[in-house]
Amino acid sequence: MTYFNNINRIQYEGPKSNNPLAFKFYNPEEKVGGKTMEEILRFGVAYWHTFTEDLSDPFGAGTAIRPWDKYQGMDRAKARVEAAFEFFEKINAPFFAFHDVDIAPEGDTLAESNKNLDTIVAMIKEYMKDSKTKLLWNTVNNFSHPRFVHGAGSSSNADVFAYAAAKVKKGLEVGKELGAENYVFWGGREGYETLLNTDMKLEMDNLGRFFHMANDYAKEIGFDAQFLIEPKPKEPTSHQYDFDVASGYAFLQHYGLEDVLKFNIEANHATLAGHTFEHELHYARIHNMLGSVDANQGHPLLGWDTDEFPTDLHTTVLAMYEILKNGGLGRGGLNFDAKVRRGSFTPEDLFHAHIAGMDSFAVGLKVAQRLIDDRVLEDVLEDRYASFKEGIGLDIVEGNTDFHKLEEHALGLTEISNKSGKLERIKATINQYLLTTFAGK
Ligand code: XLS
Ligand code: NI
Ligand code: NI
Repeated sequence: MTYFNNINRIQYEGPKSNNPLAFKFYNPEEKVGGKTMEEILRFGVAYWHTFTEDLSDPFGAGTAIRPWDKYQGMDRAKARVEAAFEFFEKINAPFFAFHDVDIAPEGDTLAESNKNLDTIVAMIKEYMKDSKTKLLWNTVNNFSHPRFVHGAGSSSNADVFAYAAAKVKKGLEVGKELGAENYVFWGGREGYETLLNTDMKLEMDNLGRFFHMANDYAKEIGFDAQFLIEPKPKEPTSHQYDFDVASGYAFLQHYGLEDVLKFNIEANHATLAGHTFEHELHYARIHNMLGSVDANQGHPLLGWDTDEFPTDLHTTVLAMYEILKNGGLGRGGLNFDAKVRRGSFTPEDLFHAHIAGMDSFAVGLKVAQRLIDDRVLEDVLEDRYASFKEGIGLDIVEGNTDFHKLEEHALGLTEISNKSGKLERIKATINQYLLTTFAGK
């Protein structure tokens, strides 16, 4: 059975195309800096937003028209797999990602849930044989069911901790079975609502133990995926323990996990934390902790995780700049953890949305590569920090000085002259690169 009958495989037609069902900028074969766009960008489709999501919000029912929703239970889960692989092929996605409950309904018991999963995982495995689409990552949903009301690995209830562990154990087995490149931990309810009833120390210690046991089990079964933690500051908890990359990194170091996990950075989570997307990517990159990306964007006027498809080109340029400076994403990718708006309810909108996201990151990639080739930002930094290349600056950087010598240097200064930070000029240059990269194409 097919579900997107009026839609053919999406092709690259270039910036002048008027065809809404064509890529204008994403040309998978085109080389940028020696690698193809497909190799660098490693796009992933998020199963939950594209095949499971009904587009309901806290004030209104679902609006999504999804032809597979005429089925129920396991029949619907099977129909979703068919629809998903048709979509992957037509949008030309190299990767996808899912939570356990996105692909198979939960049963009345854990054993039943696992049985449902086994059936669907076997079906996905069959489809993957004839598909070029691979599993970027899988994860388990340890936040939606009422049993996770107080958290999962940080729950106040030891039985829930055990249940969460059992679900991750199964998730690791599923990841191995499907050859996942990564395994993601997003701590949906791993935080607290109020300190008035929370033993923060015990909860954080338990989370540390949870990750160690997950790593031990992955090793035991020979599952060699990259483990990723996905920071988010809040929502649904008022405070999440992996607030942002900086606090997540401190957590990983404190519990001796910095060699076990890297970061999956989501744009909308960065902005919820009061950071820019590029800040989070940069922080992870300079600590060699950048693993993968949830490519979406938030709404500047709404204070929650709106998970919009990324279309802001200034942001995709700066994000791709960080990713290129990182030497790429390794085993990670750009997973569209993004959903169409509630008013964009047709199956065709799923294509428009992915085309918009893929084109936006393709633009970001090409502009960022030009910025790097021309050393635009590198020259800015070299000039701005030139004082650390010689004299007292070099002594500071090389550890050849102390407070006595620094005082002596300061006492000898007759004037201190600072240079302009040239911010407006830099921003104008980035705009110029954005506008000229595709001029005349
Ligand atoms: C929610 C998260 C979630 C993770 C996977 O805000 O972004 O979708 O990516 O559990
Ligand atoms: Ni995410
Ligand atoms: Ni999110």
